[in-house]
Amino acid sequence: MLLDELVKIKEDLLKEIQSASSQKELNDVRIKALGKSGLITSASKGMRDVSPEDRPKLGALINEVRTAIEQALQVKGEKFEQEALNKRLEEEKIDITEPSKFGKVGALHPIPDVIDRLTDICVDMGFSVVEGPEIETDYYNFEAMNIPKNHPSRDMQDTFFITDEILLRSQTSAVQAREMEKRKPPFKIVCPGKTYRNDSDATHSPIFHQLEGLVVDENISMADLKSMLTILMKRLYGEDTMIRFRPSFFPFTEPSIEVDVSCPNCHGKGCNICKGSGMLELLGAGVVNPKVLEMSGIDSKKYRGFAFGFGLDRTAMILNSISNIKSLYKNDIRFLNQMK
Ligand code: FA5
Repeated sequence: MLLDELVKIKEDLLKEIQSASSQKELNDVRIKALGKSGLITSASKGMRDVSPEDRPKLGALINEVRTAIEQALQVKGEKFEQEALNKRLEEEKIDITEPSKFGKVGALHPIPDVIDRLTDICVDMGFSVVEGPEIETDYYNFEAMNIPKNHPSRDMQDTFFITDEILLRSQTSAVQAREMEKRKPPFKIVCPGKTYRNDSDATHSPIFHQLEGLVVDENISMADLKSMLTILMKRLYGEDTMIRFRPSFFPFTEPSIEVDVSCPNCHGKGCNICKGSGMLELLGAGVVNPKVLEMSGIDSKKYRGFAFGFGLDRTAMILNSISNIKSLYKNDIRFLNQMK
């Protein structure tokens, strides 16, 4: 092959590369030049027919042509790739000002949220979580809790009776006797759940939630109850929460206390949530009355117990600054959205 011919092939191929308007056309040129029977490949094979003295010159030229064509193909190929990428970026451009197409994200209702928070803290402190029936017998709800029939303290819990002996439990304390009958001390249990009373105003609902805690062991005292409740309250409402213990009365605990916490909204100064007092009543508690232990078959000379009962609706209201308990039961999506 004449050297001039090879130079012409090179110029023609470069022109074709230059004028290729797509990857496909560029590929065709690549095959035409460098394919198995392409022009440059054939020129290399033709070296055999050239005289030995012309071979080095022709070989050098073939190499030069091959390099020039390969470079031109690469440059043009990269140009096509860049153009394709630009086109894709343009087409897939994201308008970040467009409204989101994602579905709405939900959140836990304040009541299950508070149940989770409290039980998590109690489990950390070594409590087991138990459940009890919402439809309960008079025995477990009242009598085993040292509240005999016709006892005046029954009036404090305006109860929904189904028959003379069956009722909707008015307190989660009903699980205390059930668990004491089943378990051998020492044990620590908490029971969150629904409770029912014929009560209705801004802070009372006919259906509400309590969380009962019960610890039975040797050598435990009121001091253990107070320190446990202090830790619990601080973990729930924050380290700077003030706690107040007031003497109270429950037939199943002796001594009995009620526990108030500083209002998380005003931190004790007084606001509309705490009705100006700076403190909010949260739960009842006390050292389990030995009579209650004995009725459930626990030796009250050896063992003592303490118990506490949180009102969970009140707890959720305080945590979320909710002023009317009814809001927790209306399922109004506008209210629930604010709780996220
Ligand atoms: C009791 O129910 C006792 N069983 C608590 C207890 C347990 C004391 C263990 C000692 C040892 P009380 O009736 O005060 O106590 O109710 C406890 C909490 O339940 C109240 O502080 C209040 O937050 C909540 N509560 C009571 N009635 C209602 C109601 N109708 N609606 C919403 N919350 C209520």
